Amino acid sequence: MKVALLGDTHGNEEWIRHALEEFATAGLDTIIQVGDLGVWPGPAAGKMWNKIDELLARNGQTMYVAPGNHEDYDRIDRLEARDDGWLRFRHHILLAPRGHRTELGGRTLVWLGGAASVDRGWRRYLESMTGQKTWWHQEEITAADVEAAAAGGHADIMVAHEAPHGVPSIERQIAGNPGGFAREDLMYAHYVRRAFTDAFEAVRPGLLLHGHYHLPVDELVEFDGFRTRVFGLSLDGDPLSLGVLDLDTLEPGFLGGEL
Ligand SMILES: [Mn+2]
Repeated sequence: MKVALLGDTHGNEEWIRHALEEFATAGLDTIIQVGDLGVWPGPAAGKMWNKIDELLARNGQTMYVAPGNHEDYDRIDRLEARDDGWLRFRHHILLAPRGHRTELGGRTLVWLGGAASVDRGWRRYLESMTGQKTWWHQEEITAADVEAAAAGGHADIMVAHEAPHGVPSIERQIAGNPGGFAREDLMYAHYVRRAFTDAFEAVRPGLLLHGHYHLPVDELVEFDGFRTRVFGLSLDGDPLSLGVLDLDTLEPGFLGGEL
């Protein structure tokens, strides 16, 4: 069984439509999305997601999401859970609560969304000046989230927005501090990534799917006592944000080109 992989979409309607059509052409009806989906406040975003839901229905597709940091968590917190635990954002767009466990194509999966916004200070300032909320504290991965994700132990696949400490290409990007972010926000991000890493080390997945860094990654990384294929997807607008995963072989790849 093959499933589609989709990186951060940030509510980019044109790109999401493009991605869904690419997946349909490739015969993929199950889509794993790694957060920063674009769950945003306001009626315009709501209408946009209704239209995307219609397209998913037409294509016979369902999108499963590990929410990111740029999401309206007040809205997510109000969603009702289905009997199987999925939070129904739309009929064909399901969001995973932190630590959610599922099975797909004979594989076990654990879902852990959330990540730190490294520009948190700027977003809070913006809100204080304009009243427009663009940062939600629920983005943080809490001790309770770590416990929930760790509780079931090992899973074949971990679907997340974050990635753990110790992935060489991501460490290089962070060390460069390309955004010139505030030291306290960098420390906050470091701490949240540490929490994610604790959960990751408890799950010891063979494959990690993530977004957040907007950096395509495909690395086999040696951690303390286990190895994980770390597969990161780029963001909307970049063909390297579209991927495919063969669940029989656990082999991920980019749909839109080579790394
Ligand atoms: Mn993002």
